[in-house]
Amino acid sequence: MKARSEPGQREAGAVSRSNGGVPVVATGPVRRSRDVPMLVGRARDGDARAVARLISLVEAGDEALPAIAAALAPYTGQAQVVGLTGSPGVGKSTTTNELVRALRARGHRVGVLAIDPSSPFSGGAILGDRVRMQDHATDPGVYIRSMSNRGHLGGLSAATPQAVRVLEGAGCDVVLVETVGVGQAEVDVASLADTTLVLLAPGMGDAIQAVKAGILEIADVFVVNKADRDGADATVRDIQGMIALGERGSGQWRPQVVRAVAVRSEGIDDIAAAIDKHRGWLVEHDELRRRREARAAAEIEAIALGTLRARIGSLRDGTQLPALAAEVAAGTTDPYRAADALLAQLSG
Ligand SMILES: Nc1nc2c(ncn2[C@@H]2O[C@H](COP(=O)(O)OP(=O)(O)OP(=O)(O)O)[C@@H](O)[C@H]2O)c(=O)[nH]1
Ligand SMILES: [Mg+2]
Repeated sequence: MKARSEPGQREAGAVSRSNGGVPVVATGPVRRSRDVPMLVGRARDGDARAVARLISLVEAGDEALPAIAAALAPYTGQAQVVGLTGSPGVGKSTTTNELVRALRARGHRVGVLAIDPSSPFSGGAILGDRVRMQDHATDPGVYIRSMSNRGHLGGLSAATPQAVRVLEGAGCDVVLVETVGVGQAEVDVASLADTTLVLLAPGMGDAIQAVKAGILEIADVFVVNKADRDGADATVRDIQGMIALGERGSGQWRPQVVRAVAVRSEGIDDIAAAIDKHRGWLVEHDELRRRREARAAAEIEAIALGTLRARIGSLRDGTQLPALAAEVAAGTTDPYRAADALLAQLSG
C-alpha cells in the first residue's frame, strides 16, 4: 500500500517526478529564481523544487505574487481542498499522513500544507510534522510543505489560498491543509476548505471546548481520534448531542461523526468516506460553487484592501495624509471628511 515503491523515487525535493518519462532535474538557480514562467512551467512538469520555490515566494508575499497568480490561474479551481483542525496533539498530522496514504492508493496526487499559525520562524516547519510525514518523502505524487505566517501582509489567510493554487498547478487533485485549532486559524482554514474535519480526542474536554469555540459552525466532519482511549464513546455521544441541538434544518448538511485510531490506521477509510459524502452533498446542492465563489470574493476583497492600505501608506510620504492629520488634530476638520478626502485622492 505504501506509495514509496513507485518508480521515479528520489531523495526528498532533489529530483522531481518525471514528465513523460523524462526526469526533470532542478538546477541551482530555481532556488532563488523569480522567473515566474520558468518556475510555473517546471512546477507543472512536477519539479518539486520549483513548487517549493513558488510557495516560498507566496509565503513571503513577494512582489512576484500577481504574476504567479496570473500564470497559475488556468490550472486552478479543480482540486479538492480538505482542512484538518483541532487542538494541539489531537492527531492531525498522524491522520493527514494516513489520509495521504489512502488518497495515493486511489491514484490521487496529493498536496499537504501544514500551517503553523504561531511560528515566527522561517519556513515554519514543525519538526514533528516532518518526522511523521517522512512516509511520503520519497513519493513523487505527494508534496508536503509547512508554512508560517511570518511577515506576510494579511497573514496566512492571504498566503494559504495562493499556496493551494501552486499545489493545484503542480497537478495535485487533493490538497490537505492542517492547522492547529487556535484563535482565528481554524476559522480561516474552514473558509479555505471545501470540507473541514475537526479532530477531537477523548477526555480532553474537547467537546465542551468545541461548542465554546463555535467549532460546530465550521465542522463538516468530526473525527473522534484516539478512540483506543477511555471515554471515546462519551465524546462521540457529546458531539452527537451537540449536532442534534444545533440542527440547522433539512436542507442543511448534518456533520458526520467518525471514530479513528490514526496511529493504527483505523477509521481512515471511514474518514475518507465521510469526506466523499460531504463532497457529494456539496455538488448536489450547488454548494461547492457557492463556497468557492464566496472564498474568491473574500480573497479579492483582502487583496484590494491590502493594495489600498499600501497606497495609503505611500501617501504618508506625500503631503496629503500628514496635512489631513494636522487638520483633524487641530479640530478644523473631522476624521470622516478627512478619510473621504484621502479616498478621493487615491481614486483620482
Ligand atoms: N493513542 C493514540 N495516540 C495517537 C493517535 N493518533 C495520534 N496519536 C499520537 O498523538 C501524538 C500527537 O499526534 P500528532 O499527529 O502529531 O498530533 P497533531 O494534532 O498533528 O499535533 P500538533 O500539530 O502538534 O497540534 C503523537 O504521539 C501520536 O503518535 C491515536 O489514534 N491513538
Ligand atoms: Mg501536527
